[in-house]
This record gives sequence, structure tokens and C-alpha cells, in this order.
Amino acid sequence: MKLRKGSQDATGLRFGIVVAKFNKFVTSKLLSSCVEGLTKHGVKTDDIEVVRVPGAFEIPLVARTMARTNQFNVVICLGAVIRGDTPHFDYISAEASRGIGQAALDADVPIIFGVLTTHTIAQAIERSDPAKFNRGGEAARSAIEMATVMHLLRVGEETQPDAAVPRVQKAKKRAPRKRRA
Ligand code: INI
Repeated sequence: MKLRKGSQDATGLRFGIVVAKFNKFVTSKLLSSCVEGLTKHGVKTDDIEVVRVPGAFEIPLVARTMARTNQFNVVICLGAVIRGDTPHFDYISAEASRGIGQAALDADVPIIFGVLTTHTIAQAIERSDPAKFNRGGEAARSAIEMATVMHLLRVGEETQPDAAVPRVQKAKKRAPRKRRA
């Protein structure tokens, strides 16, 4: 069995971040925790590019555009959609999640869904709080893991199998038999 998994060593990787301005009191916290999460794993601030967009609805197009530039190993999307009295929440959150997923597939680059979708403002505040759920920091960790695992898959390196998993020696290839004259 081959086991391939990402790591948390982000040295030398480049990150794009798309952050929505809507509900800035939440998204600014997501952004700061995300950047902190990246830098503490070895990312240089010069290797992080942040693009602000009006709201979560605008995130997918910008994320796809950034991903297609081939300048980033991974793009992180940050936003906060909070339920109100109308069905608006459903349209925005559905389009943001569908569009972000589609953008990753179209661009063939990992794109992280760090968009909060909550019923209340209190839930959004709690989830953006670095001392509680810290979804910004979580998005940073997911981004590093996805960038490193995609790198492994693309260059074909193999992670050492888990020590608990018994390693079976591959059968050695036999030398081809000599033909009789
Ligand atoms: N955008 C958000 O990021 N979060 C929300 O909660 C939100 N609500 O509730 O309306 C929101 N709306 C704006 C939307 O994302 C677009 O920016 C706007 O419709 C212009 O296209």
C-alpha cells in the first residue's frame, strides 16, 4: 500500500487569499488568523497575496482567476455568510460553495473553502475567534496540507508508510530468460 499525505511544512510555497469585505468584522479576523497560520508554518509574507472582493458571491471568479495565473500553490477563500430574514443567505452560500468547488476543478489548483455560513452573528463571531473555532487558522492548515499533497502527487514522491502498517517487500523482477539458439 502506498500512503501519500501532505505535511505542514509550507516553506517556499505561494498562497493566494480571496477575502470578502461583507461582514468585515468577521472576515478581518479570519484573514489575520489565516495569515498567522501560514507564517508560523514557514511562509514568507512576500509569498502571500490578498485580494479583497465585495462579498462571498464574488469569491469564486477571483479565486479561479488567481488559481489560473500559476503563481500560487493554493488559493484560500475567506468569507462570512450570515442568515437573515430572507432567502438571500441560501443563494449566496450555495453559489459561493458551488463556485469555489468548480473553480478548483477548472483551474486544477487546490482552493480552500474558508467561508463561514452561520445562522447567527454570534456563531460567526465565535467561529472566527482565534481562541475558539479559529476557522482562519484551520483554512491555513488545510491549504498547506493540500499544497503539499498535490505536490507529492504531481512529482510522484512517496510518503513513508505508517509504521503500524506492515510493509510487504515487492517481488523482485526476474531477469529475462535467455533464448536458446
Ligand atoms: N455577502 C456575504 O459575504 N455575506 C453575506 O451574509 C451577504 N448577505 O447576507 O447579503 C452577502 N451579500 C453580498 C453578496 O455576496 C454580493 O457581494 C452582492 O450580492 C453583490 O453581487
